[in-house]
Amino acid sequence: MLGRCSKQFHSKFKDLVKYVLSPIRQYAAEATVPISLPEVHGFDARKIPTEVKITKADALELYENMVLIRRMETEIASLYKEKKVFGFCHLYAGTEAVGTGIVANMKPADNLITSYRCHAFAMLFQNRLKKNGPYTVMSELVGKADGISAGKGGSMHIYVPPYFYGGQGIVGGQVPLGIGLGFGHMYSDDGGVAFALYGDGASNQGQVYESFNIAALLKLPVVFVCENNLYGMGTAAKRSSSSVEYYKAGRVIPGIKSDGMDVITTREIAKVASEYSRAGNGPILLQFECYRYFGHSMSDPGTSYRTREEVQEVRQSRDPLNQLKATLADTQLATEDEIEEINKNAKKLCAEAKKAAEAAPVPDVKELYTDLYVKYLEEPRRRTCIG
Ligand SMILES: Cc1ncc(C[n+]2csc(CCOP(=O)(O)OP(=O)(O)O)c2C)c(N)n1
Ligand SMILES: [Mg+2]
Repeated sequence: MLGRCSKQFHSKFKDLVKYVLSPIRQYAAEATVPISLPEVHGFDARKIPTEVKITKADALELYENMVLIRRMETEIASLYKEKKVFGFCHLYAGTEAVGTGIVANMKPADNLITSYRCHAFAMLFQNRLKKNGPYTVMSELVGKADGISAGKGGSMHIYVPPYFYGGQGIVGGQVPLGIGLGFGHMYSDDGGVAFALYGDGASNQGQVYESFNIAALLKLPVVFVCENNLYGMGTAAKRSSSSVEYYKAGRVIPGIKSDGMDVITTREIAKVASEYSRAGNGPILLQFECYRYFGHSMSDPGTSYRTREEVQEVRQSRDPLNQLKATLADTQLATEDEIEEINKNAKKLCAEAKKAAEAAPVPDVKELYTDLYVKYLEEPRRRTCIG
């Protein structure tokens, strides 16, 4: 009895301390945070800071973006299970820190291209343009007129001009396109940098190496990013790659390998890399060590080539949202209430976006004849076997 009373008193006392301290905690406007130690290849490690200053506003924005991605992907998984998403669907949950950290750094002239695991990027860029990211992404996935590609692209073919060149379904195919974006920056001298992302499963392709060569030869402003989530479609990176040190694969191109689960680290590494490339030094190659929680696509349970325990272990010890939450608390940049408010708003926003996307109108049939290269198909006309 006495024990229970003392426990109750202890918890009340803790609440009181929390209440008294909460206004003070809200006043930390900036903090210095250590970043995870990277490994380098042909790059001066002294150019990478060991700690960074981050403002409360920036840290909360990073957190909000990651929560939005996680919530949106959860809603998309439901839409898929309800059989409302047409075609493939590859989710980004678990890898939020990579996309969020890179996009946070991008300047107005920069652009980015990635594989089919692209919803998060499209959403962040749509939000940057104030175009309701979660709603327009989900509308696209369920084939609605308000979708980013007017309901015609689906999960893998979404683009957000001028920043985002997709959404590419051919493994590795985005890498040569990415150096084309870099060539565009050099040609027009607009000061921009192109980010070309690919996975561990794409990293041994010939076209990726050919892209390295041309980018290095022409000193293109390109940041290559290998998202090493440890698996391809169902094969562990170690079973498909003679070396998993992907950051060294560009030989003459400098590389940095770093933790991809800590968003403050990814943001800083992407900043160092883009500044290096923007300054006229040519390409650079980043390798972010990360993890995806869902299977390769929604039709893969993701448990035949890795164990449930492994996924659980990563969720518990390295989850990017939990890591940032802990940093926010340790540095007193945010109170628990502020974090909870962000979680609540993101959950509500994405749930409402899902409902609205389901209820939205389908595209007009005329959409079948837009965005085509071939002129005569613009007239609504049914083709026959003789033309
Ligand atoms: C040229 C080509 N070959 C094969 C496929 C089928 N495929 C789709 S994803 C994938 C694995 C890619 O793995 P990775 O690059 O590690 O990306 P992740 O899915 O892990 O993000 C494969 C083989 C494809 N889409 N294109
Ligand atoms: Mg992979």
